[in-house]
Amino acid sequence: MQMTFRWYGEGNDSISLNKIRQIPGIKGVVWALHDIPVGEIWPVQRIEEVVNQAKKYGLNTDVVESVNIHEDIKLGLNTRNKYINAYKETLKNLSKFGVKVVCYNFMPVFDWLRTDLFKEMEDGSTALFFDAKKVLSLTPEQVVRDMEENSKDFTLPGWEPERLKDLQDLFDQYKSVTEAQLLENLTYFLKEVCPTAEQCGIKLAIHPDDPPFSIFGLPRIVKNKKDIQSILSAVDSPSNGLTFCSGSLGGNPNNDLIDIVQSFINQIPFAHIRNVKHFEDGSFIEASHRNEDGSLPITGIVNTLFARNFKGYIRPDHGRHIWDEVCRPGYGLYDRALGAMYLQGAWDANVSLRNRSLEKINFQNI
Ligand code: DNO
Ligand code: MN
Repeated sequence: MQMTFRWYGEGNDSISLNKIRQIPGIKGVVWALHDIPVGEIWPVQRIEEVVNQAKKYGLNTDVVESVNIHEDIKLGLNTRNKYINAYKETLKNLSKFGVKVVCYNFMPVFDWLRTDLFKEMEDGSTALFFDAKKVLSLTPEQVVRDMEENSKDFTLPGWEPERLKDLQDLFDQYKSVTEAQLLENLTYFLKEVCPTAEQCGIKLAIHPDDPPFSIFGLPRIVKNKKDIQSILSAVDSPSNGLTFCSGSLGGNPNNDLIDIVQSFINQIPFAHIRNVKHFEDGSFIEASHRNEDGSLPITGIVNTLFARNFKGYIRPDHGRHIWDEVCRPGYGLYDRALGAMYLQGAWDANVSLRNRSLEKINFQNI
């Protein structure tokens, strides 16, 4: 396992690389060129710049999150080949700098969605909240406006304001796209791109839908075990992988997270681990990483990864906003650093248990 930490780049993140390197155990940053418009090729010089910045602090840049997918690819339009070719070029450029994993998602229109970005908690912290009732009373425009207005001037990952300007238009385009059609469009993309990714030594890792159910009638195809099975078996390639995200899949209490890790362990190059707390009406709040603070079996997930000899990358996912930190929603320093430590503590407990049993064998053999 290699512990990593998401970083939004120089001038675009409230957290410096110097601070990140002081978190024990962090080996690399999970990064992206957030200002390059979706569908454009990432220039070599820009990639090199980030790689060199991270290198100065002893951090690797093996994982990119995300190279976003142009809407025309998701919609299966005739124009998609142009964007698929650009995607391949970006992969080739990334491989020149040793990038190993590229996370992406296939969610129509918008990436992750919440009704509250800074929901106040009893202890004075704030956290990302999805209110299942509230979302029903809002239009997509209202949700988008709310999220953009309340993000405290930080850009939100996957939310390109330019693209979201014509929301109604985007929704109209998806009216005729069924889930089966969307899966076909994903399969088309993967068939095209996986051979290039293989040549580049890059694993593509699809991120689950967040939350893992349809919103505003849009099709969603990465919601549960069955969906993941369909995607991973649609194209047979070592580069066709999954980003296991406990918090996204865990938005649906029916998803058995440990079973999902067990079932797809060989196709998971990257894991996001965080906790959420469920409410009876389907709402959920993002909690601290600790088991007891939420509804998800965080240490059970870590134990399973350990037992299956997981060699991939992990990052603490979103955190709460604590200790008065002013930060991008979900991406403060403090709670994610606590998360990284909790996950490593759980991992190390497994290491010492294993060592203890090895010691016992040695002892008995003497
Ligand atoms: C939000 C993130 C997502 C994620 C993308 C991956 O904080 O979990 O934006 O990075 O969906 O493509
Ligand atoms: Mn995630």
